[in-house]
Amino acid sequence: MPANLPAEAKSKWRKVMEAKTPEEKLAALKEFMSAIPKHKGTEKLRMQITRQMASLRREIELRKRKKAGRGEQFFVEKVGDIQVVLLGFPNSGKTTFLKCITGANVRSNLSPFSTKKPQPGVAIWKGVYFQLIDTPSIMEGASKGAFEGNRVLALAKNADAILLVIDATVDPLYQFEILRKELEESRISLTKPRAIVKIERKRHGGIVIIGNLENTTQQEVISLLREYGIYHAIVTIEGSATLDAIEEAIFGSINYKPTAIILTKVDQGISKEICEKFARKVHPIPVFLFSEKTCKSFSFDRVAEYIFASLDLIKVYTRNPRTGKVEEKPVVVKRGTKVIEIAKIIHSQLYRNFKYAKVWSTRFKFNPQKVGKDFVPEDNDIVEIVS
Ligand SMILES: Nc1nc2c(ncn2[C@@H]2O[C@H](COP(=O)(O)OP(=O)(O)OP(=O)(O)O)[C@@H](O)[C@H]2O)c(=O)[nH]1
Ligand SMILES: [Mg+2]
Repeated sequence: MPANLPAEAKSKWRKVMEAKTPEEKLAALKEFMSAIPKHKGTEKLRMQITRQMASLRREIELRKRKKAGRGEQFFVEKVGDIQVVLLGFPNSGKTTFLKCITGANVRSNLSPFSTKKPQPGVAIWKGVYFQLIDTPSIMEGASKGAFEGNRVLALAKNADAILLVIDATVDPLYQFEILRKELEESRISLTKPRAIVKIERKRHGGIVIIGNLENTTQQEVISLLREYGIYHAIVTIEGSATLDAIEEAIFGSINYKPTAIILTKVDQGISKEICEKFARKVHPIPVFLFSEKTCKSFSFDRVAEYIFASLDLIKVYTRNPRTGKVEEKPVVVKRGTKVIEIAKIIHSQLYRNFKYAKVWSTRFKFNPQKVGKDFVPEDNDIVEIVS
């Protein structure tokens, strides 16, 4: 349902965008909130602004604490190709899963909330490095800061993908619904939305729209953005966006994170029927069954394959022109990446002195093929850069 904001609210939103400090922004958001009419169409927006204000208050508070020397490091820098965050209720088995899959030196415990800080571990699939991050538990209210859940959700926002670790023995569907709700409230979508809209504000150049619009026109989008005081911006649309989707994105874009579920403790008398029923309810999110007892036989490969495919990545193996050796560890890039960009990732010299590339691929009749800089490799291709 569209928000249909009055002109007064739109002009107050401009003040929000012009705010320089968190304190100014918080004050401007309060003003904006007071100008939003209360009806069904603005419910989502009001909730979102409330959250934004809560997060600003926390930011201000955290900065004060840091100044006083009490700040704590929560952020985990990405190491490897794909960062996956484990999220779940207390005692759901996150730490046990991390330990089993990555061999990380972490302790699982019967008492809830035993994990206090994020802990990373590494799992390797076909040479692709997955950095899994165990996190403190979250519960209802996390997005509003309950049990510091907002900090855990911030980790999810920063990660490439999510694994929801759900205990099969205590109402798994309830856990799933709460986790989904808290993530949604943090602007994280577990399934691919019809459109991903990003509005990047610029200083000049007018409004440029890249991508497809649905039931609206470029002119309507430009008028809407102007009403919110946005005169210069690049609007990028993945999929096709309605005017509502554009308006939503003005208040912050939605982050899609490929997600799978690890259903734990299935060794505790959980029938196959219960698991299947749960999987049907959470469809299309895939469910992988886990039991600590048979942990060594758990196939992380299937999880890895799903995440990798959902992120639309490919593995490209590089061949050394001098030795003819193909590297075991592939270069991981977005599908559609050109061979010249891969050269840049390997070495800046290869990029600068690029002459051509030789590519081996199962889809070619004859191997290798000589290609130019704009050639786009596919998954599992072998590439040799000639410079
Ligand atoms: N039977 C059984 N027990 C499990 C399984 N997975 C975890 N557990 C047990 O459940 C308890 C909690 O496991 P943790 O891995 O510490 O759970 P957590 O989600 O990290 O919990 P907190 O960090 O404390 O919130 C431990 O006693 C584990 O041994 C499982 O698949 N089967
Ligand atoms: Mg834990």
